[in-house]
Amino acid sequence: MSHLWETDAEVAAAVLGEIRRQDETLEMIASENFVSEAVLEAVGSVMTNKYAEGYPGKRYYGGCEYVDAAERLARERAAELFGAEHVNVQAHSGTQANMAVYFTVLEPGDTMFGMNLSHGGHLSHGHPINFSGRYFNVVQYGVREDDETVDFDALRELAREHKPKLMMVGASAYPRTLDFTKFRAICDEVEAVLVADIAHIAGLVATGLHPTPVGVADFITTTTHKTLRGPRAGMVMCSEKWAKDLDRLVFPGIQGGPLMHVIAAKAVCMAEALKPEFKTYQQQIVANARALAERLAANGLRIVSGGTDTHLMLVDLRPVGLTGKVVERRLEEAGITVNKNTIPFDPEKPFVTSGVRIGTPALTTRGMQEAEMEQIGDMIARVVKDIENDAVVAQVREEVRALCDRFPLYAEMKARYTAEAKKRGVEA
Ligand code: DSN
Repeated sequence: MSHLWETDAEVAAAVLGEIRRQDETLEMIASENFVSEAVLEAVGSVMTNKYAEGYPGKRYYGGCEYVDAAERLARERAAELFGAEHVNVQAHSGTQANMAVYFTVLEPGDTMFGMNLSHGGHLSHGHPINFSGRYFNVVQYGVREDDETVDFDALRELAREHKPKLMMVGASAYPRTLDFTKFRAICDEVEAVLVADIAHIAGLVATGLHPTPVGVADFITTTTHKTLRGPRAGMVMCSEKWAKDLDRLVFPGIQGGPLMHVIAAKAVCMAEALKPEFKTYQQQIVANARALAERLAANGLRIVSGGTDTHLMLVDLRPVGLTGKVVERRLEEAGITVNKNTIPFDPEKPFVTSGVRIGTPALTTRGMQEAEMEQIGDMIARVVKDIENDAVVAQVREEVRALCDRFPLYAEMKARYTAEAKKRGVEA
Protein backbone atom coordinates (compact mmCIF):
# COMPACT_ATOMS: atom_id res chain seq x y z
CA MET A 1 0.00 0.00 0.00
CA SER A 2 1.33 3.44 -0.89
CA HIS A 3 0.19 6.36 1.19
CA LEU A 4 1.05 8.79 -1.58
CA TRP A 5 -0.91 6.89 -4.22
CA GLU A 6 -3.86 6.55 -1.82
CA THR A 7 -3.90 10.24 -0.88
CA ASP A 8 -2.84 11.99 -4.05
CA ALA A 9 -2.56 9.95 -7.21
CA GLU A 10 -1.81 13.06 -9.29
CA VAL A 11 1.37 13.87 -7.35
CA ALA A 12 2.27 10.16 -7.21
CA ALA A 13 1.98 9.99 -11.00
CA ALA A 14 4.28 13.00 -11.31
CA VAL A 15 6.80 11.30 -9.00
CA LEU A 16 6.63 8.15 -11.14
CA GLY A 17 7.20 10.27 -14.24
CA GLU A 18 10.30 11.77 -12.61
CA ILE A 19 11.60 8.33 -11.50
CA ARG A 20 11.26 7.14 -15.09
CA ARG A 21 12.86 10.28 -16.52
CA GLN A 22 15.86 9.89 -14.21
CA ASP A 23 16.18 6.17 -14.96
CA GLU A 24 15.49 6.16 -18.70
CA THR A 25 17.47 9.21 -19.85
CA LEU A 26 21.04 10.43 -19.42
CA GLU A 27 21.22 13.10 -16.70
CA MET A 28 24.21 15.26 -17.55
CA ILE A 29 23.41 18.53 -15.79
CA ALA A 30 26.66 19.21 -13.96
CA SER A 31 24.97 20.31 -10.73
CA GLU A 32 22.71 17.27 -10.36
CA ASN A 33 23.22 13.84 -8.88
CA PHE A 34 21.31 10.80 -7.58
CA VAL A 35 21.22 10.47 -3.80
CA SER A 36 21.28 7.14 -1.99
CA GLU A 37 18.14 5.51 -0.66
CA ALA A 38 19.48 6.28 2.83
CA VAL A 39 19.58 10.01 2.08
CA LEU A 40 16.07 9.82 0.59
CA GLU A 41 14.82 8.04 3.71
CA ALA A 42 16.26 10.72 6.00
CA VAL A 43 14.73 13.52 3.89
CA GLY A 44 11.38 11.72 4.07
CA SER A 45 11.60 11.14 7.82
CA VAL A 46 9.54 12.49 10.75
CA MET A 47 12.25 15.06 11.44
CA THR A 48 10.34 17.27 8.99
CA ASN A 49 7.81 17.78 11.81
CA LYS A 50 10.18 19.43 14.27
CA TYR A 51 10.76 23.10 14.98
CA ALA A 52 14.28 23.67 16.31
CA GLU A 53 15.25 27.34 16.09
CA GLY A 54 18.66 27.78 17.62
CA TYR A 55 21.52 25.29 17.72
CA PRO A 56 22.07 21.90 19.42
CA GLY A 57 21.83 22.32 23.20
CA LYS A 58 20.46 25.90 22.81
CA ARG A 59 17.05 25.75 21.16
CA TYR A 60 13.97 27.91 21.45
CA TYR A 61 11.74 24.80 21.50
CA GLY A 62 11.45 21.73 23.71
CA GLY A 63 11.72 18.18 22.41
CA CYS A 64 14.93 18.69 20.47
CA GLU A 65 16.95 15.76 21.83
CA TYR A 66 16.90 13.73 18.61
CA VAL A 67 17.19 16.55 16.10
CA ASP A 68 20.13 17.80 18.19
CA ALA A 69 21.76 14.40 17.72
CA ALA A 70 21.28 14.59 13.96
CA GLU A 71 22.62 18.15 13.70
CA ARG A 72 25.65 17.34 15.85
CA LEU A 73 26.44 14.37 13.63
CA ALA A 74 26.13 16.51 10.48
CA ARG A 75 28.45 19.17 11.92
CA GLU A 76 31.04 16.74 13.26
CA ARG A 77 31.15 14.66 10.09
CA ALA A 78 31.39 17.71 7.81
CA ALA A 79 34.20 19.12 9.97
CA GLU A 80 36.05 15.80 9.72
CA LEU A 81 35.45 15.47 5.98
CA PHE A 82 36.75 18.93 5.11
CA GLY A 83 39.09 19.54 8.06
CA ALA A 84 37.10 22.64 9.00
CA GLU A 85 37.18 24.28 12.43
CA HIS A 86 33.53 25.33 12.43
CA VAL A 87 30.55 24.20 10.36
CA ASN A 88 27.04 25.59 10.17
CA VAL A 89 24.76 23.03 8.51
CA GLN A 90 21.54 25.04 8.70
CA ALA A 91 21.67 26.97 5.39
CA HIS A 92 18.68 25.96 3.30
CA SER A 93 20.58 26.45 0.04
CA GLY A 94 23.87 27.58 -1.47
CA THR A 95 22.52 31.06 -2.05
CA GLN A 96 21.49 31.33 1.60
CA ALA A 97 24.92 30.09 2.65
CA ASN A 98 26.41 32.92 0.60
CA MET A 99 23.90 35.41 1.97
CA ALA A 100 24.84 34.46 5.54
CA VAL A 101 28.52 35.08 4.83
CA TYR A 102 27.93 38.40 3.07
CA PHE A 103 25.87 39.72 5.96
CA THR A 104 28.42 38.44 8.46
CA VAL A 105 31.19 40.43 6.80
CA LEU A 106 29.60 43.31 4.87
CA GLU A 107 27.30 46.27 5.40
CA PRO A 108 24.91 47.22 2.60
CA GLY A 109 26.81 49.29 0.04
CA ASP A 110 30.21 47.70 0.77
CA THR A 111 32.30 46.56 -2.16
CA MET A 112 32.61 42.88 -2.98
CA PHE A 113 34.10 40.97 -5.91
CA GLY A 114 32.50 38.04 -7.72
CA MET A 115 33.14 36.16 -10.91
CA ASN A 116 31.08 37.27 -13.90
CA LEU A 117 28.16 34.86 -14.42
CA SER A 118 28.92 34.39 -18.09
CA HIS A 119 32.55 33.58 -17.26
CA GLY A 120 31.43 30.79 -14.95
CA GLY A 121 30.31 32.59 -11.76
CA HIS A 122 26.97 32.36 -9.98
CA LEU A 123 23.94 34.63 -9.62
CA SER A 124 24.53 34.94 -5.88
CA HIS A 125 28.10 36.16 -6.45
CA GLY A 126 26.89 39.66 -7.25
CA HIS A 127 24.70 39.53 -10.32
CA PRO A 128 22.78 42.83 -10.63
CA ILE A 129 19.36 41.12 -10.50
CA ASN A 130 20.26 39.01 -7.45
CA PHE A 131 20.04 40.28 -3.84
CA SER A 132 23.86 40.26 -3.78
CA GLY A 133 24.06 42.73 -6.65
CA ARG A 134 21.36 44.92 -5.16
CA TYR A 135 22.69 45.17 -1.58
CA PHE A 136 26.39 45.48 -2.32
CA ASN A 137 28.64 47.39 -4.67
CA VAL A 138 29.77 44.52 -6.85
CA VAL A 139 32.78 44.48 -9.12
CA GLN A 140 32.96 41.48 -11.41
CA TYR A 141 36.08 39.74 -12.60
CA GLY A 142 36.48 37.07 -15.24
CA VAL A 143 38.66 34.94 -17.45
CA ARG A 144 41.21 35.78 -20.12
CA GLU A 145 40.03 35.72 -23.69
CA ASP A 146 43.00 33.66 -24.93
CA ASP A 147 42.99 30.63 -22.60
CA GLU A 148 39.63 31.15 -20.84
CA THR A 149 41.15 30.75 -17.36
CA VAL A 150 40.93 33.27 -14.49
CA ASP A 151 42.71 36.51 -15.38
CA PHE A 152 44.73 37.08 -12.19
CA ASP A 153 46.55 40.13 -13.59
CA ALA A 154 43.29 41.93 -14.30
CA LEU A 155 41.90 40.75 -10.94
CA ARG A 156 44.88 42.19 -9.05
CA GLU A 157 44.53 45.53 -10.81
CA LEU A 158 40.80 45.64 -10.13
CA ALA A 159 41.42 44.78 -6.46
CA ARG A 160 43.99 47.55 -6.07
CA GLU A 161 41.59 50.01 -7.68
CA HIS A 162 38.38 49.06 -5.84
CA LYS A 163 39.72 47.65 -2.54
CA PRO A 164 36.93 45.11 -1.95
CA LYS A 165 35.99 44.14 1.58
CA LEU A 166 35.14 40.63 0.37
CA MET A 167 36.20 38.51 -2.58
CA MET A 168 34.08 35.58 -3.69
CA VAL A 169 35.80 32.81 -5.59
CA GLY A 170 33.91 29.85 -6.93
CA ALA A 171 31.92 28.99 -9.99
CA SER A 172 29.04 27.07 -11.45
CA ALA A 173 30.50 26.74 -14.94
CA TYR A 174 34.29 26.83 -14.72
CA PRO A 175 36.02 23.61 -15.83
CA ARG A 176 39.49 24.33 -14.49
CA THR A 177 41.21 24.06 -11.11
CA LEU A 178 40.81 27.16 -8.97
CA ASP A 179 44.06 28.18 -7.31
CA PHE A 180 42.75 29.54 -4.02
CA THR A 181 46.22 30.60 -2.90
CA LYS A 182 46.45 33.12 -5.76
CA PHE A 183 43.15 34.68 -4.70
CA ARG A 184 44.40 34.71 -1.09
CA ALA A 185 47.54 36.61 -2.07
CA ILE A 186 45.47 39.30 -3.79
CA CYS A 187 43.06 39.49 -0.85
CA ASP A 188 45.97 39.89 1.57
CA GLU A 189 47.31 42.79 -0.48
CA VAL A 190 44.02 44.71 -0.17
CA GLU A 191 42.88 43.26 3.19
CA ALA A 192 39.82 41.57 1.77
CA VAL A 193 37.99 38.60 3.27
CA LEU A 194 38.21 35.58 0.96
CA VAL A 195 35.15 33.39 0.49
CA ALA A 196 35.32 30.17 -1.50
CA ASP A 197 32.06 28.78 -2.86
CA ILE A 198 32.85 25.13 -3.57
CA ALA A 199 29.27 24.06 -4.33
CA HIS A 200 30.20 22.34 -7.58
CA ILE A 201 33.50 20.82 -6.55
CA ALA A 202 32.78 19.92 -2.90
CA GLY A 203 33.13 16.17 -3.52
CA LEU A 204 36.44 16.70 -5.31
CA VAL A 205 37.69 18.95 -2.51
CA ALA A 206 36.59 16.50 0.20
CA THR A 207 38.59 13.71 -1.43
CA GLY A 208 41.71 15.71 -2.31
CA LEU A 209 41.06 15.77 -6.06
CA HIS A 210 40.86 19.56 -6.08
CA PRO A 211 42.97 21.81 -3.81
CA THR A 212 41.08 22.70 -0.67
CA PRO A 213 40.28 26.27 0.34
CA VAL A 214 40.15 25.20 4.01
CA GLY A 215 42.92 27.07 5.80
CA VAL A 216 43.22 29.44 2.82
CA ALA A 217 39.82 31.16 2.59
CA ASP A 218 38.11 32.82 5.57
CA PHE A 219 34.77 31.22 4.71
CA ILE A 220 33.81 28.26 2.60
CA THR A 221 30.27 27.85 1.35
CA THR A 222 28.81 24.90 -0.47
CA THR A 223 25.70 23.08 -1.46
CA THR A 224 25.40 19.47 -0.43
CA HIS A 225 23.63 18.04 -3.48
CA LYS A 226 26.08 18.31 -6.36
CA THR A 227 29.32 16.27 -6.40
CA LEU A 228 28.80 15.75 -2.64
CA ARG A 229 25.65 13.72 -3.51
CA GLY A 230 23.57 14.68 -0.50
CA PRO A 231 20.21 16.40 -0.01
CA ARG A 232 19.38 19.70 -1.74
CA ALA A 233 20.75 22.25 0.75
CA GLY A 234 23.66 24.50 1.78
CA MET A 235 26.41 24.67 4.39
CA VAL A 236 29.06 27.14 5.60
CA MET A 237 32.51 26.47 7.05
CA CYS A 238 34.84 28.95 8.72
CA SER A 239 37.51 29.32 11.37
CA GLU A 240 36.58 29.68 15.06
CA LYS A 241 37.24 33.41 14.76
CA TRP A 242 34.08 33.90 12.69
CA ALA A 243 31.98 31.07 14.18
CA LYS A 244 29.75 33.05 16.54
CA ASP A 245 29.05 35.87 14.09
CA LEU A 246 28.25 33.42 11.31
CA ASP A 247 25.89 31.33 13.44
CA ARG A 248 24.01 34.45 14.55
CA LEU A 249 23.67 35.50 10.93
CA VAL A 250 22.25 32.16 9.77
CA PHE A 251 19.81 32.15 12.68
CA PRO A 252 18.18 34.49 13.58
CA GLY A 253 19.78 36.64 10.88
CA ILE A 254 18.38 35.23 7.67
CA GLN A 255 16.55 32.00 8.48
CA GLY A 256 13.97 30.72 10.93
CA GLY A 257 13.41 27.06 11.73
CA PRO A 258 16.08 24.78 10.28
CA LEU A 259 14.97 21.92 8.02
CA MET A 260 15.83 19.12 10.42
CA HIS A 261 14.96 16.31 8.02
CA VAL A 262 17.39 17.80 5.49
CA ILE A 263 20.04 18.28 8.18
CA ALA A 264 19.63 14.60 9.14
CA ALA A 265 20.15 13.73 5.46
CA LYS A 266 23.26 15.94 5.41
CA ALA A 267 24.64 13.82 8.26
CA VAL A 268 23.98 10.68 6.20
CA CYS A 269 25.62 12.23 3.14
CA MET A 270 28.74 13.16 5.13
CA ALA A 271 28.98 9.61 6.52
CA GLU A 272 28.82 8.30 2.95
CA ALA A 273 31.44 10.81 1.82
CA LEU A 274 33.81 9.72 4.58
CA LYS A 275 33.93 6.16 3.18
CA PRO A 276 36.89 5.17 0.97
CA GLU A 277 34.57 4.31 -1.94
CA PHE A 278 33.51 7.95 -2.14
CA LYS A 279 37.02 8.86 -3.25
CA THR A 280 36.92 6.15 -5.92
CA TYR A 281 33.61 7.63 -7.06
CA GLN A 282 35.07 11.15 -7.29
CA GLN A 283 38.10 9.85 -9.21
CA GLN A 284 35.75 8.24 -11.70
CA ILE A 285 33.74 11.47 -12.09
CA VAL A 286 36.92 13.29 -13.13
CA ALA A 287 38.13 10.45 -15.38
CA ASN A 288 34.70 10.35 -17.02
CA ALA A 289 34.68 14.11 -17.60
CA ARG A 290 38.11 13.91 -19.25
CA ALA A 291 37.08 10.99 -21.44
CA LEU A 292 33.91 12.76 -22.51
CA ALA A 293 35.63 16.08 -23.23
CA GLU A 294 38.29 14.28 -25.29
CA ARG A 295 35.68 12.39 -27.27
CA LEU A 296 33.65 15.52 -27.98
CA ALA A 297 36.82 17.29 -29.11
CA ALA A 298 37.79 14.29 -31.27
CA ASN A 299 34.38 14.70 -32.89
CA GLY A 300 35.32 18.27 -33.81
CA LEU A 301 33.50 20.16 -31.02
CA ARG A 302 35.29 23.02 -29.27
CA ILE A 303 35.66 22.60 -25.51
CA VAL A 304 36.02 25.90 -23.64
CA SER A 305 39.58 26.23 -22.25
CA GLY A 306 40.51 23.10 -24.20
CA GLY A 307 39.34 20.55 -21.64
CA THR A 308 38.47 20.00 -18.01
CA ASP A 309 40.12 19.34 -14.63
CA THR A 310 36.83 18.75 -12.87
CA HIS A 311 33.39 17.17 -13.29
CA LEU A 312 32.15 19.47 -16.03
CA MET A 313 32.89 20.96 -19.43
CA LEU A 314 31.47 23.68 -21.62
CA VAL A 315 30.99 23.15 -25.35
CA ASP A 316 31.29 26.25 -27.54
CA LEU A 317 28.65 25.91 -30.25
CA ARG A 318 29.61 28.99 -32.27
CA PRO A 319 31.97 27.06 -34.59
CA VAL A 320 29.09 24.77 -35.61
CA GLY A 321 26.69 27.72 -35.97
CA LEU A 322 24.29 26.64 -33.21
CA THR A 323 23.01 28.02 -29.92
CA GLY A 324 22.76 26.39 -26.51
CA LYS A 325 18.99 26.75 -26.61
CA VAL A 326 18.62 24.64 -29.76
CA VAL A 327 21.16 22.02 -28.72
CA GLU A 328 19.67 21.64 -25.21
CA ARG A 329 16.24 21.00 -26.79
CA ARG A 330 17.44 18.53 -29.41
CA LEU A 331 19.57 16.59 -26.91
CA GLU A 332 16.61 16.43 -24.54
CA GLU A 333 14.51 14.97 -27.36
CA ALA A 334 17.27 12.39 -27.78
CA GLY A 335 17.14 11.55 -24.06
CA ILE A 336 20.28 13.46 -23.02
CA THR A 337 19.72 16.21 -20.45
CA VAL A 338 22.20 19.10 -20.43
CA ASN A 339 21.73 22.82 -19.90
CA LYS A 340 22.35 25.73 -22.19
CA ASN A 341 25.04 27.90 -20.66
CA THR A 342 26.75 31.14 -21.52
CA ILE A 343 30.42 30.82 -22.37
CA PRO A 344 33.04 33.51 -21.73
CA PHE A 345 32.45 36.59 -23.93
CA ASP A 346 29.19 35.10 -25.13
CA PRO A 347 27.44 37.23 -27.76
CA GLU A 348 24.08 35.55 -27.04
CA LYS A 349 21.57 36.33 -24.29
CA PRO A 350 21.42 33.99 -21.23
CA PHE A 351 18.18 32.42 -22.49
CA VAL A 352 19.81 31.53 -25.81
CA THR A 353 23.58 31.18 -25.10
CA SER A 354 26.41 29.89 -27.29
CA GLY A 355 27.22 26.89 -25.15
CA VAL A 356 26.03 23.85 -23.28
CA ARG A 357 27.37 22.70 -19.92
CA ILE A 358 27.83 18.95 -19.48
CA GLY A 359 28.74 17.12 -16.27
CA THR A 360 29.45 13.55 -15.23
CA PRO A 361 28.56 13.22 -11.47
CA ALA A 362 25.09 11.71 -11.96
CA LEU A 363 26.03 9.16 -14.63
CA THR A 364 29.09 8.16 -12.61
CA THR A 365 26.76 7.40 -9.70
CA ARG A 366 24.97 4.95 -12.02
CA GLY A 367 28.27 3.17 -12.55
CA MET A 368 29.12 4.44 -16.02
CA GLN A 369 32.80 4.68 -16.92
CA GLU A 370 35.07 5.87 -19.74
CA ALA A 371 33.68 3.44 -22.36
CA GLU A 372 30.16 4.78 -21.80
CA MET A 373 31.43 8.38 -21.91
CA GLU A 374 32.96 7.71 -25.32
CA GLN A 375 29.68 6.26 -26.54
CA ILE A 376 27.81 9.29 -25.16
CA GLY A 377 30.34 11.71 -26.70
CA ASP A 378 29.65 10.15 -30.09
CA MET A 379 25.89 10.33 -29.56
CA ILE A 380 26.02 14.01 -28.56
CA ALA A 381 28.17 14.81 -31.58
CA ARG A 382 25.82 12.99 -33.95
CA VAL A 383 22.86 15.04 -32.74
CA VAL A 384 24.78 18.33 -32.76
CA LYS A 385 26.24 17.81 -36.23
CA ASP A 386 22.90 16.86 -37.80
CA ILE A 387 20.67 19.00 -35.65
CA GLU A 388 17.63 19.06 -37.97
CA ASN A 389 17.63 15.31 -38.53
CA ASP A 390 14.73 13.70 -36.63
CA ALA A 391 15.85 10.21 -37.58
CA VAL A 392 19.22 10.74 -35.87
CA VAL A 393 17.49 12.05 -32.74
CA ALA A 394 15.15 9.03 -32.69
CA GLN A 395 18.04 6.60 -33.23
CA VAL A 396 20.09 8.19 -30.42
CA ARG A 397 17.07 8.07 -28.14
CA GLU A 398 16.88 4.31 -28.63
CA GLU A 399 20.58 3.93 -27.92
CA VAL A 400 20.23 6.09 -24.80
CA ARG A 401 17.44 3.86 -23.52
CA ALA A 402 19.50 0.72 -24.13
CA LEU A 403 22.46 2.26 -22.31
CA CYS A 404 20.31 3.35 -19.35
CA ASP A 405 18.82 -0.15 -19.08
CA ARG A 406 22.33 -1.48 -18.42
CA PHE A 407 22.72 0.86 -15.40
CA PRO A 408 19.37 0.74 -13.54
CA LEU A 409 18.50 3.47 -11.08
CA TYR A 410 16.05 3.33 -8.14
CA ALA A 411 14.86 -0.01 -9.57
CA GLU A 412 12.83 -1.18 -6.57
CA MET A 413 11.13 2.20 -6.22
CA LYS A 414 10.35 2.31 -9.93
CA ALA A 415 8.80 -1.18 -9.78
CA ARG A 416 6.72 -0.25 -6.75
CA TYR A 417 5.42 2.99 -8.28
CA THR A 418 4.76 1.31 -11.62
CA ALA A 419 2.73 -1.44 -9.93
CA GLU A 420 0.64 1.14 -8.03
CA ALA A 421 0.02 3.07 -11.25
CA LYS A 422 -1.07 -0.07 -13.06
CA LYS A 423 -3.41 -1.01 -10.23
CA ARG A 424 -5.15 2.34 -10.73
CA GLY A 425 -4.96 2.40 -14.50
CA VAL A 426 -2.82 5.56 -14.36
CA GLU A 427 -0.55 6.41 -17.29
CA ALA A 428 2.72 8.05 -16.27
N1 DSN B 1 21.87 26.23 -10.46
C1 DSN B 1 23.13 25.67 -10.04
C2 DSN B 1 23.89 25.11 -11.18
O1 DSN B 1 23.26 24.54 -12.04
O2 DSN B 1 25.10 25.20 -11.22
C3 DSN B 1 23.90 26.62 -9.27
O3 DSN B 1 23.14 27.08 -8.22
